[in-house]
Amino acid sequence: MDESALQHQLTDEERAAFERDGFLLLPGVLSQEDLLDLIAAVDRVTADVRATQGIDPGRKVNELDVVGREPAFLPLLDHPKVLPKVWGILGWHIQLYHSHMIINPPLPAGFERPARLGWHQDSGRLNLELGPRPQPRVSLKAAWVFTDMSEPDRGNLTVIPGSHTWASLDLPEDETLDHPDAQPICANAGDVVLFDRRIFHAGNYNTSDITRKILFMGYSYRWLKPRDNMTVGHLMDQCDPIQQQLFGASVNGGFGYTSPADEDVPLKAWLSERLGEGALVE
Ligand SMILES: O=C(O)CCC(=O)C(=O)O
Repeated sequence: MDESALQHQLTDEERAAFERDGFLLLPGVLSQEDLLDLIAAVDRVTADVRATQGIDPGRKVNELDVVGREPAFLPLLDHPKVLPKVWGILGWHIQLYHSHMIINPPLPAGFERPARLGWHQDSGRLNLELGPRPQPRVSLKAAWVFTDMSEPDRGNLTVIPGSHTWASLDLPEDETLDHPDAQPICANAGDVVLFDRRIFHAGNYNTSDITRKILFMGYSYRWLKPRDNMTVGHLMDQCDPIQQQLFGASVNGGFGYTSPADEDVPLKAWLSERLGEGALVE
């Protein structure tokens, strides 16, 4: 782990904003150089997906299990400006449980925009089976913004601020109207948006002339099953122990996912050595 991560820990203001709004914009995380490498990697994966799955160039791509597909994606796993926010919110008992990238080309001229977006909370049946609402957080996603989404018509990730604590999403009776609080997140290329899995969110329509490129990294507690195949075995040898933890390793096998010993969770010792035991969540 890059020691500079300690300079980017979650501040009290960021924590309060995340708890209140259910999301947090981290501006300027990526350098221009990293951004170019990442866009080239995204473009290679997109071309491969289009070719192998027969998806026309004008159509959306949503590809799961991407983190292991390009070397440029690996540094996103424990990025020193982002992982400290994740451990600040979820604690040390974390893993990556999901990664996917979405590419939205501009919609064709004459596209009739539906009145409502596809509002949802993340993680499928978790929302149905986890019991009464508001439910526990369990996971969050980091959305890596690779193209300019500083205007609201670029397929922006759109959220209903504060809805992570709601029991349900009540839409207007008039079906031609969407939720009045819908907020497209306007972000620049190189920004990262963290969002709570419970927040009602959706991808917006890309009516601009810019193809949107975005990659999502989902972090959860280690006892949650991954939401995609997590094809990362080929990377384990080049990963340090904390990266291995984040990729789902457990020295003590299945038991170590619910009752971890220290060797199952090297992030815990790393944090405790630098911040003191008192800084750790129980
Ligand atoms: O396309 C988007 O910005 C929304 C993505 C989304 O809904 C998700 O990651 O669950």
